[in-house]
Amino acid sequence: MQRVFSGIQPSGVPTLGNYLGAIRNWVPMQDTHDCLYCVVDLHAITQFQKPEDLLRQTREMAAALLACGLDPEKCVLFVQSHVPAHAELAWLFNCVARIGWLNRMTQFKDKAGKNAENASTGLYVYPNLMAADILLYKATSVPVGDDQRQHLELANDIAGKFNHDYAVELFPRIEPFIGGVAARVMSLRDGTKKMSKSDPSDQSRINLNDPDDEIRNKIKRAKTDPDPLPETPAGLGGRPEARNLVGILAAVTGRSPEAVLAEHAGQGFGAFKPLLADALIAHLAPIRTEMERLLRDTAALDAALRRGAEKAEALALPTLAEAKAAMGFLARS
Ligand code: AQP
Repeated sequence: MQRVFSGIQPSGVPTLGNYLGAIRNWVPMQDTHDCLYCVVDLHAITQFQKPEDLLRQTREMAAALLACGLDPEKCVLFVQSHVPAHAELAWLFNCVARIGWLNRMTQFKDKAGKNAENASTGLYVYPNLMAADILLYKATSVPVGDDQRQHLELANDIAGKFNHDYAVELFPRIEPFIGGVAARVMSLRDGTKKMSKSDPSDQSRINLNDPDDEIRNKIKRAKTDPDPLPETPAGLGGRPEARNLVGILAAVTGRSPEAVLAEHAGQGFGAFKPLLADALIAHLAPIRTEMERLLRDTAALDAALRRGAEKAEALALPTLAEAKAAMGFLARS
């Protein structure tokens, strides 16, 4: 069975974007692949997190993943910092990756913005940690969006250089996993920007723990245009907000945008938005209720994460030991 690694940052409450673009596709993969799913808290701190927020968000993220259908009996679900081998292999990779390679990463430029001098060094070497996350488990398949493809290529460059420099065949080649339809969900305030859990505006996103009225209000206030819905997706050109709302309804009702438009063509947003809110609530309310139940018993949640970390560590430590031996580190006797 192919081994899959995927991570999600506890940098906020997971959004509808994280759900439709990633988490939802992780669930069926548990039956067909050997899956490791990781709450990547070490990645989250590359941008400042208040300690109390990081702590709460880490549990919320784990609860959300379970509530969405990840099953610790079928996959390994764990928190990155619980397996220190991630940070250790990342350090080894810091010494393998070249500065020129990291300088080409467009996500660093996007996230650091104009004031790159003031970004953390962690944000700069983030792709080396991501390479370590995957290669520690010799995972060969990684579900990624387009924005992460460059990081996967870098992970392959690191694996290749490590194998070459130390004359080993330790790290495999990683392939991007193209699974089900990964919907790209855009901000409710600006249809050209992706929906993000760390967007300063809470109105820009649907959080998986938003109460029903909050979902209704956010959809009601979502930016749109005055035109009615067209008959086909071609008519959504130049209307990013309209395209986004149609895409969301299609994704949560398991239909194509064509099918949604066939039913709603000619409708204005005054009529469309309440229907969209109803569909979202029907889909998300059971997830929220299950998240709330899991978060009421943090001892059970923490215990499930501990078991996940134990399983992950049992897989990770032999790889780390092999990497260190290949590099010539004296093993502790
Ligand atoms: N808007 C989105 N539409 C579709 N997929 C999305 N993903 C994120 N936003 C959308 C997918 O969610 C997975 C986990 O992402 P992450 O937590 O590692 O970081 P991210 O991609 O940077 O997600 P956010 O929500 O935008 O987080 P912040 O605000 O902290 O940067 C990935 O598979 C991603 O493609």
